[in-house]
Amino acid sequence: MKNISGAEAVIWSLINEGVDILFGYPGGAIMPVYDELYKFEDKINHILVRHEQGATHAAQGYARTSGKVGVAIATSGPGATNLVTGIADAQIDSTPMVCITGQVASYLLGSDAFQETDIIGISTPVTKWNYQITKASEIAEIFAKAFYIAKSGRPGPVLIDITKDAQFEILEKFEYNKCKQIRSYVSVPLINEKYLTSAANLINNAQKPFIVWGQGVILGNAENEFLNFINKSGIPAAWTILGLSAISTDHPLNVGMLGMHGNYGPNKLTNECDLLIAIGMRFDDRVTGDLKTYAKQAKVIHFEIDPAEINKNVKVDVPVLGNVKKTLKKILPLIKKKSHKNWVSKFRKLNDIEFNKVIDKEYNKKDGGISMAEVIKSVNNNTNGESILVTDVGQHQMVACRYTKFNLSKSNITSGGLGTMGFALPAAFGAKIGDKKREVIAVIGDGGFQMTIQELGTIYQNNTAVKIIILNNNFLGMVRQWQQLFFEKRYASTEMINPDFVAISKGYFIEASKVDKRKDLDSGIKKMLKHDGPYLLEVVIEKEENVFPMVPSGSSVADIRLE
Ligand SMILES: Cc1ncc(C[n+]2csc(CCOP(=O)(O)OP(=O)(O)O)c2C)c(N)n1
Repeated sequence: MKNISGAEAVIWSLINEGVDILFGYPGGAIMPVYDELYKFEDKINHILVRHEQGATHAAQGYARTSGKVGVAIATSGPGATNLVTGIADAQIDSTPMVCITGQVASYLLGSDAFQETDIIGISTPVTKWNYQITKASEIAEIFAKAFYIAKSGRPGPVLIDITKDAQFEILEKFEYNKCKQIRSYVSVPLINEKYLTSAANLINNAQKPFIVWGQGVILGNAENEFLNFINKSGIPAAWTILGLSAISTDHPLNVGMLGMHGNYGPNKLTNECDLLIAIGMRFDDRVTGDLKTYAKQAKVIHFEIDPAEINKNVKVDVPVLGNVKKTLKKILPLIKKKSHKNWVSKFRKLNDIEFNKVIDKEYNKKDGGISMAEVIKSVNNNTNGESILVTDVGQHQMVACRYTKFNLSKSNITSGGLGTMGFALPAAFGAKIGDKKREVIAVIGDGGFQMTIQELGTIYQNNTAVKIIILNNNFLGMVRQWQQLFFEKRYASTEMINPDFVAISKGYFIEASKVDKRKDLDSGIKKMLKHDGPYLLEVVIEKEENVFPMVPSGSSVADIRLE
């Protein structure tokens, strides 16, 4: 290709990477690229969000359901800084994303020019890699590297900042070669057979082995290998919030959720197992509770792609580094077929206690205000476990993840590591574009919904058929719960006087209704699901419901409380 502008080179780089959708917002420093997007609209669809944060979360939702790299684009200065929350979210949740930002012309750099901000400096701690392009000749190589880095090994966000003069500059020659490796970056560590053998020996000799799995199983497309591994080994397995949906909720060896609001059995028995097998997870503090008392009695095997995770939080006896799809496949012939019947039933017995004390009361509630669990029950009853759940952050997130039934992988999209309120609405929109065939249901608190409420405009403009459930308790519920339990009920700035959500939705021309009585809940959910196109359902829930079980912050997982 000859005599094309840097801006056109950006478009051809994206086309070469198979990108056909961008989420973004224009402005002065990125206008040459937008001008090319106008000309190339038959090849790349640009979705205009209402705030750049929405572009990043939409790109994240898209990446998680499609398995591709999500791409967000913005202008310099405030456009770029508005991306930062989503970038940090993608970094901690290992989401493959490329962000493109415009920048002032190279000769203005450092002069405090209009809308100049050092986005490279700002984004360095929250990106897997970033780079500022000041010459059009760099574009092909840098884009190729950016996509390779974003999706290879442990995925993550990359930011490319392009000065305006580089976008205008005419390139005599443009040639695009996809990146296959980078000398200074080992994306996937080599598998060490010795550790595989040691891991298999520990697994074959353990009396009370326990698997804790995370998103690595999903990111590595290793769901089948994982299933084969647990089916053959007969080992009970529990999930982190990002690992959820990798295997079916009803699998007999799926013993539930780990961590602060996880299930009773897996939390308690973490401190009783003799072998802890961590697979594609990073021992987040919300999962481990107090590290000094976490699984001290157990040997630990860690299947992991990122060497930096080994021994980071929990001391590991056998690190099995590598792509989990390959390591699980390789270990399968080395392990014996077993069933750990008595051990598995211990999990079930403890989870039964939780059922009687917590679940039954919430899920099958009969009087008082509507519980969050009842809403999820109605969703479960009307969707066959095949829809995609997108949650925001707070009580509703914990409840939705605890109770939703899943039969398919890549079905749970949430902000796990950063806990970003405002994530769900744009992420749901992106998730639906990433997998158009499946129903996408966003469950959002009244607080978080108002953080990115303006993305209703994006949903309307694109007629994206997401179903939005607002669980309205007129509180910043999760913070209120902590105030109740740990700050003697001093509800400092957590009560919310909310707008009329139905009117707002209708103002954006999105059909909406409100349910505040139990008898109308199921028909409300049915109506929402039946509706062709986007729909918002506000459900007024019990005002001061608490999420249990709970491992109090800083406590041992074994001190999980049911009330
Ligand atoms: C951007 C951001 N600000 C603040 C918080 C702290 N925070 C965590 S949960 C929560 C309350 C969320 O309230 P709501 O969205 O109504 O959901 P609920 O807990 O009631 O289900 C807050 C304020 C956060 N996670 N993210």
